[in-house]
Amino acid sequence: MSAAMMALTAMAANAQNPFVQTWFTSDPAPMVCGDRMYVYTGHDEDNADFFWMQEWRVYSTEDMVNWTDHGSPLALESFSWADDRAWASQTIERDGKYYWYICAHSKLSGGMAIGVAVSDTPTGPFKDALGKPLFENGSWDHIDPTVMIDDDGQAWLMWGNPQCYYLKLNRDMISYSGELGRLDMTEEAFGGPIMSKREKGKQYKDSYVEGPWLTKRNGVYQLLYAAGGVPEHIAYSTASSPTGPWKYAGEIMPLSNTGSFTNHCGVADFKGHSYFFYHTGKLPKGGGFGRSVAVEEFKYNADGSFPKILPTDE
Ligand code: FUB
Repeated sequence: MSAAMMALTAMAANAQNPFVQTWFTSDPAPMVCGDRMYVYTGHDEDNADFFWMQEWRVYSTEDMVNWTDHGSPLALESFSWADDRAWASQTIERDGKYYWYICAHSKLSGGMAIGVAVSDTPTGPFKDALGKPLFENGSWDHIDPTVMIDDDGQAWLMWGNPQCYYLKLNRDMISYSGELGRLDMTEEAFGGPIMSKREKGKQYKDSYVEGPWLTKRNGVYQLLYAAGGVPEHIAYSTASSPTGPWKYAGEIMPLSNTGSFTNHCGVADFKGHSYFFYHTGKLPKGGGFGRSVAVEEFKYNADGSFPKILPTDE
């Protein structure tokens, strides 16, 4: 995209939610780098009847008001093994390189797979780091990667629907050590078991579905996720280790009339403020398969817990 076009897009995409109004965008994943906030998104197709997504997009801002559109530095065609469903992703910096973890349908295994692309800058160009998926085994569970580097330098990768999985990444960020881990999807951990394990007639507080976002605050691990079923809301659990045991901590963004039956979140602190990113179906001609990324500023409660955050059009 030319500089002139980028400036034009920046004017069109302002602080009003949805903050990208020029494309359908989904599954926002914020990353702060220097004095800019970057947001990595999916790109929902126009007039779609499913999540037939082909590429990912990047936006950035220095003031949370004026957004720059960096186009699509990563697409299905960047991965020789991927042929469909460019779903949720997250990017992280390590040792001056940017690692973009994605999921997509794999023509090798026939299931969804986790892949990783690498770049020298937050906006690309990005290249498939491995020429094959980082993890796949033919299952459709393998979607929605989230990544975190812990205080001791250990990088954790988590993902999954309806099972939440984890791997310990090596320092190179493109290989891992140990076996695939599985979080205990218990009632205590997530407010209820996964949907297929629910007892008929029993009331549960909640349940994990997909879209995990792993973070750590004041020494406490927080796992945010899309919860409840269809439609989804956002809830979270806390733990003293990424592998658990996790403890259900409540809703963050309750069910709201957003026009999208999915929700997918990411959080970041930026220039002394905290921001919660999510998606809605609120653009004209939008909906469940035509989503748009949105953001709310919020303040953590005094004990470090999340407040309730409601979607706004501001
Ligand atoms: O964007 C496709 C899928 O919809 C994501 O992988 C899920 O988290 C849901 O938002």
